[in-house]
Amino acid sequence: TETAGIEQLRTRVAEQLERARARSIALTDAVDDDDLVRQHSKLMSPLVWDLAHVGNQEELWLVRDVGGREPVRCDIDNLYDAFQHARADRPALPLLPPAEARRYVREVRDKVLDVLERSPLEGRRLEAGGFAFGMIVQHEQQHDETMLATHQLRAGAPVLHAPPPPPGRPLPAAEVLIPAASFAMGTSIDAWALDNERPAHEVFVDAFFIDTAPVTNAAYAAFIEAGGYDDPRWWSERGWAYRQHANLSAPRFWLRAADGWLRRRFGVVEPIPPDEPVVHVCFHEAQAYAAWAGRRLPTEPEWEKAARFDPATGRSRRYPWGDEDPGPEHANLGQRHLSPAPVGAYPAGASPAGVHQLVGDVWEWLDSDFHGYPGFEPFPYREYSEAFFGGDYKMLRGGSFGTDPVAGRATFRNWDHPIRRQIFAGFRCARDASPEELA
Ligand code: AVJ
Ligand code: FE
Repeated sequence: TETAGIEQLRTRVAEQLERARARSIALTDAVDDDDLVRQHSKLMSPLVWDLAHVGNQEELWLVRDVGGREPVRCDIDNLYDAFQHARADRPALPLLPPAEARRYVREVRDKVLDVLERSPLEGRRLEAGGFAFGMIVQHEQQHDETMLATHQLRAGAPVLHAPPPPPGRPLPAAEVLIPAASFAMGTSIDAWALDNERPAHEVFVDAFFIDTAPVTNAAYAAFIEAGGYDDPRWWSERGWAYRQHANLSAPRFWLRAADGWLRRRFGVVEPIPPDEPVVHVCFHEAQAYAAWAGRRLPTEPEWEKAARFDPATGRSRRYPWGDEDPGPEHANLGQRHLSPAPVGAYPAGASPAGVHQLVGDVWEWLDSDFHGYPGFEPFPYREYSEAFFGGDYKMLRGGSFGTDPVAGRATFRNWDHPIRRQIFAGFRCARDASPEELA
């Protein structure tokens, strides 16, 4: 019955809220109070800012808007408004100290669970299908991934632990052809899809080849050894200028050793696994590698078609493997492991065309800018997406090992500045199909 459906949704929302919170608490309880208020990198907020910001967004949307309740604290909205203060400036703000921040998020959450009990989860667009709750869950999980990146930047002994990823396996092909056809990009029916994923619209994508796996550490090391960082031929003009300015010579967190490369990963210095997707490269490095390899980065429609289009039915799937939610056999998501998994580790997660690891492991840089789809409507606020359209951003797709499954659907869109390297981003290559190859 309909009521049973709503009750099921209510239970699911409560579980997702709880999962997100358990992760935020684990990421902030892992370090002491000094560490929580400190800035580990100019690129990041202090962890205690992320924690209270998550609570403040939850208060704004769920306590005040959906619940119509009195503010829990109206004096701190400005402190936790990301548009008011750049990350670099946040440590100097009169932030809630750790104990107060923890109390604040708990108080907000208690009210939210009460609001959830009373919300019809239908009718009003903000509440329909639990959208506002889903948006807040995804918001917290995205900040948790940001906090994970802060942990990676943090100096000192390891404080996070997880089992290693499953082993890799050889793939039958290095690349596959995605034949020319239009497909449905984006979604109009996914209840928790954010404004920038909407609406579904037909896009024609010409035939192209895409790699069956992301570029590995071994392949990337070959680019370095071949002098790729010293040859402007492979770099865009902007990319080369940035490479010179920032003195780039390897992915972030790689360390040159006497007999090869090491990396620092969440406080552990270790040999670099050759078959894992490369991570912590910026868009310019990804583009230079692709040029050196005689290839290019995929565009955003190409990536989404490779990830969703089912040629047997002509339908776009929710995930590469189908519509079933991600399990541990499908993809390396949810901070289950603290690194990407080697190529071939998720055969059950492959797309119909045989493209592997599109979801999970590493965000994939794409050669596309951030714009709204035709018919885009900002919802519920301009600052989630629209404020970034046309800015200096490149698209990222597919999520990383640090992305929660709740943001793992193949329509989910991420973006960042093309110079960013602290995020868990890698890439895969593509190329045009020649007329002879299509004959
Ligand atoms: C979509 C990951 C670029 O972290 O800036 C968090 C998500 N929006 N709070 C970001 C977001 C508001 C956003 N990204
Ligand atoms: Fe935020």
